[in-house]
Amino acid sequence: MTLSSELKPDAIKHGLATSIIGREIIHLSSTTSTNDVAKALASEGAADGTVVLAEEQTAGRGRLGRQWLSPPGTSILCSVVLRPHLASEQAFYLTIICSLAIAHAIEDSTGLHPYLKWPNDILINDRKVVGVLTELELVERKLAWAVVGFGLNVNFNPQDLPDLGQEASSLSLELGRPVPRSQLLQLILRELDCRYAGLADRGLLAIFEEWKRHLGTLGRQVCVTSPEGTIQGLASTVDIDGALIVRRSDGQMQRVLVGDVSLRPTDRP
Ligand code: BT5
Repeated sequence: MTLSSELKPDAIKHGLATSIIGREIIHLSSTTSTNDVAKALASEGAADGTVVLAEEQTAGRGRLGRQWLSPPGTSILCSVVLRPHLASEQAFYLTIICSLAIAHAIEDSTGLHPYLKWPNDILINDRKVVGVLTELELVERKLAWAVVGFGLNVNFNPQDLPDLGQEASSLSLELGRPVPRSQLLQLILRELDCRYAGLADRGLLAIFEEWKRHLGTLGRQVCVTSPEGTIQGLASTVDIDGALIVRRSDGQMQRVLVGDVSLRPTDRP
């Protein structure tokens, strides 16, 4: 398998040995957004764990209508249909298990040290390498299904894209060599499979503790932009409901449930 070859569902399934994630894998050369495809499949009854992959997205999405950019054939663009037994307010645990799975797989396969940034990013050396977008379908306020999508920058230099620049990185940029996508994706799907089963077996608390340990933003000075405005302070901890707790400079603790965090420039190493 060459580094530039397309991801092949049969090769990914071969030896995958997961119980739920990736039993069905759909690969597209180009699509608008793998999340859109996975959502359409989920609404038609696609099985728990169905994986949708694309080499190229023409309308890759982040949160709040933001764009996800990736040159064709360079990234892992993946969305997974999940049908968990969770209350809708616990659905952020799906973002968490996916982020933990990706971070572990990157560390195991490359030796790099990724960390999670609240609420949905994975960074290496303070630059974004992965974004996760979870979308939910609620029926009578109950979680019917979810699609967890992620974009992982593998073999391109984000600094070549004018809209990304210094804030983004990729595995090949960090390592100075290209990375085979297929093996890495297999590892991610396996790690996700364990943690998805773990939601039922080990419970949310064990996942919560693992999340806290990997949240590299805790203990750092941050600027948080949320619908309520912008605050600065120390990212001190997270709550079991996913909220980030920030100690503001006046000593007040503030909970943030929805927002974006940036590391304060003075705190950069
Ligand atoms: C995210 O949103 O980070 C979630 C991105 C999820 C993308 C995946 S790809 C597969 C699936 N299909 C989709 O259509 N989406 C999912 P957010 O936190 O809103 O961050 C978006 C911001 O990240 C953008 O406004 C850019 O500043 C930045 N960005 C865009 N592309 C990037 C890239 N390749 N690497 C690093 N940062 C990027």
